[in-house]
Amino acid sequence: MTTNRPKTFSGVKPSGGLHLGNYLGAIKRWVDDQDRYDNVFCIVDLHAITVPQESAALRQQTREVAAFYLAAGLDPSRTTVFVQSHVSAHAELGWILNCVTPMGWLERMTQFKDKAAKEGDNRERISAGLFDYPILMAADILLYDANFVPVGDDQKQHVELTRDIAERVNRLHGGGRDILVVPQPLIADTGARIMGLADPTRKMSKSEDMPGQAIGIFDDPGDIRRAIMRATTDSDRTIAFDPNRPGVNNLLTIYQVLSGRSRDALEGQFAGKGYGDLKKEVATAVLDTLVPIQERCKALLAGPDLDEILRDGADRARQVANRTLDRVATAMGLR
Ligand code: ATP
Ligand code: LTN
Repeated sequence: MTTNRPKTFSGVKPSGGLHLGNYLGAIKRWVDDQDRYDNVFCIVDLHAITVPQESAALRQQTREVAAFYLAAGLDPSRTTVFVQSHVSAHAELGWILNCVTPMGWLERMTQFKDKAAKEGDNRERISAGLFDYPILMAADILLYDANFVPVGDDQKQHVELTRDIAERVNRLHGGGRDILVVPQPLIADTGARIMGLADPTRKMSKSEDMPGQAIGIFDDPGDIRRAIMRATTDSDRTIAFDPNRPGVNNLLTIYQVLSGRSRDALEGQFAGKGYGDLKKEVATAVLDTLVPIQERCKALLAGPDLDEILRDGADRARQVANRTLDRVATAMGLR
């Protein structure tokens, strides 16, 4: 289904459980903007295996992320939803782009530096795939001629690298024509970096093991409420958006994205109230959103439709992706 709308592409890794940051920073925005773009959204399992995954867990998490996309509101009759490894063009274009991209560009990527630093001196635990990760991400985006890539703030550098790679391919192999579309990151003004609840100076993350830090999308509602009620705040008494008070700022940000109300309206609503009132409202807003999604997810995971939707999505994605792959391969003398 092709329209004149601009194209978007994005994806989430099926590694560990999804968390509220993934929803507010990425998936909710895909759903909210679904009618403005031609959309392709992927479950990026080949990215997940850049760190060790247990096979049964990977299979289960891949289906859970897919179910979550649909339960959150992506409509497969308008939006292509598929699993990355089902479309082999991702790995093929990834290889080609490997051969076009200078090592130095990858060495600058902060996500790799952070993840590698976590392994300390144990270089055996850092796969070549983890280093190469941004190239596969560039292949994902470029295969679908995406104009926009809606992501959280932490992925901006990877989308910028994708732009550089596309421009380099066009320059070196385009023969005066653009063979790849140069995409732009689409990063929300609010909610692009949801922080942890226990330590609000660090981003909410899947690979986070500190208790109470992340709200898992599939967590029990009682646990979610407790984690929010225990969120770290400060000793100030006013409730205001203030980057120097990361705990309160984060709770207000979560509430702002979920309620769609302005900062002024929220500060007015909580004038003279305490942190307990704010936390109760945030917990209610989070649960009002997540619980119905959790129920729809359960139904999708138990029924036959999900696998059918993913098969159909991969068929549609494959057609587009193979055309782009052919275009690049031909330009490089591989056809
Ligand atoms: P990890 O921390 O293990 O790398 P992750 O939590 O960042 O994983 P991804 O699959 O890498 O999860 O991210 C999926 C999408 O969610 C991306 O667009 C990413 O930018 C966004 N995202 C991740 N964490 C947050 C967050 N704390 N706030 C807002 N958006 C986020
Ligand atoms: N690297 C991203 C996941 C990802 C992605 C993509 C996002 C893989 N391919 C293409 C947008 C477009 C992450 O870690 N969140």
